[in-house]
Amino acid sequence: MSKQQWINALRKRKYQAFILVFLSFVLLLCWYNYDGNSWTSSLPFSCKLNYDLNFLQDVRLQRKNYSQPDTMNPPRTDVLVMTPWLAPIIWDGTFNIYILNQQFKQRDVRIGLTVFAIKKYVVFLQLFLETAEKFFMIGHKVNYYIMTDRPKDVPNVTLAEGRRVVVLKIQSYARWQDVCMRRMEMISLFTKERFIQEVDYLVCVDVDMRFSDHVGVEILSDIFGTLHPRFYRRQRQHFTYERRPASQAYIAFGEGDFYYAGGFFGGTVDEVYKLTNQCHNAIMTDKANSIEALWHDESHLNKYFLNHKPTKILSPEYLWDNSLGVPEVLRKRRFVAVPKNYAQIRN
Ligand code: UD2
Repeated sequence: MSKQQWINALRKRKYQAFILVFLSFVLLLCWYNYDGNSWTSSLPFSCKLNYDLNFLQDVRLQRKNYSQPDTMNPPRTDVLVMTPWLAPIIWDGTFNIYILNQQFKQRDVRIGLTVFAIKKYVVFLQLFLETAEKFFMIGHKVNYYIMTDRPKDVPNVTLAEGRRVVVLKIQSYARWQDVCMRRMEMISLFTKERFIQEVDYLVCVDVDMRFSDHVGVEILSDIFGTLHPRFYRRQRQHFTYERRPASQAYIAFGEGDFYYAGGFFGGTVDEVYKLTNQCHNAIMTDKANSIEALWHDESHLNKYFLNHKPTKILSPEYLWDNSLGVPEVLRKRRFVAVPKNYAQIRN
């Protein structure tokens, strides 16, 4: 190669190198974009991270004007307010709703309240909905998911802004026990089908109830259960867990943290899906083995919570029955059973 040829080849290489550097620079510019005060990636595979970081940047910390906590004295000494796995137990006096409302408002959460009204139980809907409009998640977005075999009997109740009723027609079962247990199946099916796209949290409750005091975002957590009003002060040997080893709901004597009520649980949509799907599968396995747990879905819920500890527990303020009187520790009765004639209503 002559000297001139060599110089030409070198120039060509330089030119190619320049093109390469230029293209890399353009590629880098496409990959990153300047967003406010930081460089962030905008490639599809990193969208999630990008979204999260942008979300964090958007948080505006407002000055919160509320009475500061008493850091010298615990708010309650008469009741257990924390489990050994550090899940809070929610009693009146243990939370500041002003702070919590601000936090949940900032996240713009929507809450789904699922309730079943099969056969004669539709009569409970009017009072249930009217009182929910007074006390349940006031100021937040709510979807009432009413699952019923009698859509025409769902009452028309005036709702505040941001709240709506969704009526879901489902089949009925002859035995009341099956109606109760199939709730697990229905909640898990509808979660996959629609709840996952529509709400952030699910709260699953009995319908023969009325709200009689505040029930708000203090209850929300990954997965929560409620202390059963009949057992919250009893020793574990008195808990009415399923004791037959043949059932999937079996809990041995000496085991078990609390006795949870079947009539009030919830959590994030994902966690409620896991819970209801697992309980439904356990119920179906029992059915195949010709065994039915003592307290139906409630027994399976208790088994689930033994192995998957709830991240928050609601005190019996959140599920009370006035026939049990009003003990001193119970400063509020937020969600109370409506007296019913079992034989008449279930027939
Ligand atoms: C307890 C539990 C309940 C469930 C049941 C299982 C509490 C407060 N309640 O309630 O959650 O675990 O035991 O034995 O812990 N339903 C209908 N139509 C029917 C029958 C039932 O819609 O014909 C629905 C309705 O939403 C009702 C729920 O099922 O609120 C539970 O039935 P229940 O209230 O008759 O059962 P109960 O009081 O024994």
